[in-house]
Amino acid sequence: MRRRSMVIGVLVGVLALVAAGCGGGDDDGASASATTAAPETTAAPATTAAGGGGENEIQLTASGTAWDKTSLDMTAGAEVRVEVTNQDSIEHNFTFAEANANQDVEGGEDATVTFTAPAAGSYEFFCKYHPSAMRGTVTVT
Ligand SMILES: [Cu+2]
Repeated sequence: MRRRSMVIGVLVGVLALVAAGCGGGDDDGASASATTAAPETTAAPATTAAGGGGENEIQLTASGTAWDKTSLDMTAGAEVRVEVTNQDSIEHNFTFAEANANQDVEGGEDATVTFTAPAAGSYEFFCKYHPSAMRGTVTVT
């Protein structure tokens, strides 16, 4: 007797790929996000810097070889008008070198000097005849 053992290994791999229809998360009821376009406020450029905007007028009095004020304020680039009153009998003077202002004022008289304020900063004004006694600060902003 012949025994023929035929081992036929048949491996049938059956990979059943069951594509499970996992159709989850159907956004049928998607909340339509209303894109309300907010109208942005268009800021009008109101910075129309017309040269020499404001005019600064300063009253300055000399009395007893002294100024009645020792600090002057003005805006950079502004047209400044300084009215100097001399209540003394001697001559005085208003000098603001950085603004090219140099104005004599006879005793007992008035004088006016106009100039353009320089760039922002701290300066000095004085009477050129009495610079130690008659001086002050000019603050330009
Ligand atoms: Cu003086």
